[in-house]
Parts: sequence; structure tokens; C-alpha cells
Amino acid sequence: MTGSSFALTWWAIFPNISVYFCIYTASKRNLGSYTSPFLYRVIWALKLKGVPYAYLSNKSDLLLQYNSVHKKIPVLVHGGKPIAESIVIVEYIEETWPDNPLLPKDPYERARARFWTKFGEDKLPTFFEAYRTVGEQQEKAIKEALEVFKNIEDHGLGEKFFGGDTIGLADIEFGWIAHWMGVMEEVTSVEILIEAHTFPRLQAWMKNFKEARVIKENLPDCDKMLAYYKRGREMNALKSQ
Ligand SMILES: N[C@@H](CCC(=O)N[C@@H](CS)C(=O)NCC(=O)O)C(=O)O
Repeated sequence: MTGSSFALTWWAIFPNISVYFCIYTASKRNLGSYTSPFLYRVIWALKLKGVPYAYLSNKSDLLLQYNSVHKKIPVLVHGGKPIAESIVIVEYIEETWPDNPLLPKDPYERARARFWTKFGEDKLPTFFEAYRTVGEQQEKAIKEALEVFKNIEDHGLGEKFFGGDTIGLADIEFGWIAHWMGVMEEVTSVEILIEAHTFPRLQAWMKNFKEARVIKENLPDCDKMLAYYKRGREMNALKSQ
């Protein structure tokens, strides 16, 4: 089935909606995708724009075709055409539905937002390392993670959010810090502390972000996340025995 005939099938079910998500991969493993911070970036962008969408929770192999390079979620299917990579998807959403902009008009401010978004993407592996490794490797990763926070604190954040008063691309990029980091720390017993006295602006940003209505109403449940990540760690530990 081609992308467009696949979308036609879904149009029959949701006639007014042309935006879909893939939340499973063709491996037919439920990846606990409902907790994925990458997926939530896309949800936040669509909700901030007021674009209606539907989930494809279909485990069909067809979904694999939509992200055959990385085989990862999220994938956004719009008008039968698939787009992968959460930040690429958010930029696509911004260009397709320009109301309630996620990027400033001014070219310099746009470049600035993109700089911090890229910075966040580039630094993600540092955080994965901090949570996954032990000993010296972990200490190094935690030190680097704290440097990331210092840069955000000193150079990234604006009045309320990265670009001023409203949530934009860079806030969406770093959104995981506000909600996922605490859960990761509880599961792994690793602490990359964002203490109020060390990073007061970052603390305030986390609060502002989580309290924004669209974000508050679209966050995965912490207990479900804890259960999911704990199970994942236990399974990984069993595998490595
Ligand atoms: N850079 C990707 C990362 C997406 C990603 O890592 N997705 C995970 C779920 S959180 C996934 O689908 N993993 C499947 C796998 O690794 O098999 C993005 O921003 O969309």
C-alpha cells in the first residue's frame, strides 16, 4: 500500500483529520512510546497550534516504511506523506500552520532559537551517558550535563521562555528536562541537580513550562513513566547477566 492509500484508509475513520502519528514500530514491540519525550514535542507543537490529529496505534509493518532509516517514533503523516525526526516535524508543523508561531519573525531571533535547539539536540547523548554509565564515565557525563545547564542559565533563557514570553522551538526541544529528568533521576538514582540556588533561571523556566496550559494538559503520567522506565532497566539488567 502506498503512503497515500494508507492515509486514505485513515481518512475513512477520521474524515476531518489529515495528521497522524505512528506510536509503534514495525518491530511490534510496544516501546512505551506514550512516554517518549520526542513524541511529546510533536504533541505540544500540534496542540499549541490547535491542529487536530489522530494516533496511529496500529502495529502494522507499514509504519516501518514511514521511518525506514531510523525505525523510530515519532513519525508524522500529513496528507499521506511521512515526516520523521521530532525537531524536523516541529519545524514542518511551524511552516505548515503558521498561526501561534513557534519561531520569531526576526531572522536573528530565529537563528538564536535554532542555535539553542541544535545545542539541545547535540547535548542529548551527554544526558543518556549520565544515566546509563557508571564510575568515571558517569562523573564526566554529569559534569558535562551541569555545563549544559550553566550555558542555558547564563546565555539561553529569555524573560520567561527561551525566546521571551511564549513557548517556542527551543522550549519544546528542552521540554524533557522539565518533566522527564526527575523520573530518570528516580529510576537511575543519578542526580544531576538543578538546584534553585545554582540555576534559578532554569528552575523558573521548568516551572513556567510545566505550568503552561497546553503543556500541563499534555504530559505523560509520572507513575506510568516510573513503572515503564523501571521495567526497562530491569529487563536490560537481566539481558546483560
Ligand atoms: N532523534 C529522534 C529520536 C526518536 C527516538 O529515539 N525514538 C525512540 C522512542 S523514545 C524509538 O522509537 N526507539 C525505537 C528503537 O530504538 O527501536 C527524534 O527526535 O525523533
